[in-house]
Amino acid sequence: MTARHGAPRLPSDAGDAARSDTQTATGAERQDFYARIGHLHMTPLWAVLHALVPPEPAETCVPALWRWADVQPPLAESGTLISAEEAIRRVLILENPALRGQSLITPSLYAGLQLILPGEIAPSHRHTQSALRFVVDGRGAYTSVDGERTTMAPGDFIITPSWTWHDHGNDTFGDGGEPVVWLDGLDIPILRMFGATFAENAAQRAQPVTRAEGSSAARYGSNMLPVGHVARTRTSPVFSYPYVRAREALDTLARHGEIDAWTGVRLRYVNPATGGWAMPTMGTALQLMPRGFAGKPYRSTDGTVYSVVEGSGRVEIARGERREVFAFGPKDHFVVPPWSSARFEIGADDCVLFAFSDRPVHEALGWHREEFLD
Ligand code: 1HN
Repeated sequence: MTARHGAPRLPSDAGDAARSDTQTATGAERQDFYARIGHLHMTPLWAVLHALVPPEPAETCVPALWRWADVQPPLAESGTLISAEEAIRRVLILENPALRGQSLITPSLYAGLQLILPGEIAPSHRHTQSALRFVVDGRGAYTSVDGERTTMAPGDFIITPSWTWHDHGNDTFGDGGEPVVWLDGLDIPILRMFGATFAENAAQRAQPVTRAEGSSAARYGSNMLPVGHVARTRTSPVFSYPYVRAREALDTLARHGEIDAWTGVRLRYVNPATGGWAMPTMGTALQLMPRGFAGKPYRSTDGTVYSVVEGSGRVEIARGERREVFAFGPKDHFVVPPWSSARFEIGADDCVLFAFSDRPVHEALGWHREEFLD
């Protein structure tokens, strides 16, 4: 038996003879060794070390754009093919072109566009994944969370916290009834990675309403909290953030010229009980860039999904030699991969973007990085 196959020795123990012996191992000998340890479910680190610990994040997905003009017709068509009831959730998933078949928009995030028609109910269930809704088109649908309904209007950001009962409906009939489409964002891949995925269907299609609409907003969303309130979870108790209020805040700041050269005016949605992000795994923000804005490139480790609310423009998404430019307008969606830079040029109207990413996880674990480039 050669020294190579003998008892393990520390590098400092290894004599010259052993070292040169190791260095002269042939490729065939190594392959033979890998095959033998393979039977023991072991593999040599040195063959994969560079891939495991690259100097910068490996590219795991690509930039992609979903234009409303392309997406709206098949969404409407899906409404003729299956009911919300039968589908449970009638959603067309936004799949990253580099991750087809995996229901992922980035390696850590799921996104989809959900349609609900007047008179429909998407039945009540709960799961450990957290979900966010961002209303894209139509008004009058509602979502019920934990016994309280909230009515949806375009641009509203609504939270379904982990393990809360939720169902959606649209009980506006007649002339007032509109198909409603919203963006769903879920932390599905994160929970899958940690083996923490659980789900349950409710006995009733629609959960009983136990609190008046608006009571969460009054209790938690008025810059006040019930005296003695103790946060039981890291998810915001405000579960609906209406567009009108967020939009007005951005507008006031923009009119006073507080425009960041990279991001315009960007505010994050907050959990008023903790000051942290509104959701523990997904960070959400609303961003206004004024008409004619020509931004500088920004990049961060959190891959980010954007929903265009108002205005139009171009975004250049770059990573190394790869560079892509998307022209976007209202109700379009696009994704900026982790550590790709994004640079915006805005058209003739002020532009408002909703964005979500897994940034709270990066921050909580101490590895978030961002760069404001020139
Ligand atoms: C879900 O429960 C909803 O409640 C939407 O609207 C999308 C995607 C995967 C798993 C559960 C919803 C979902 C989902």
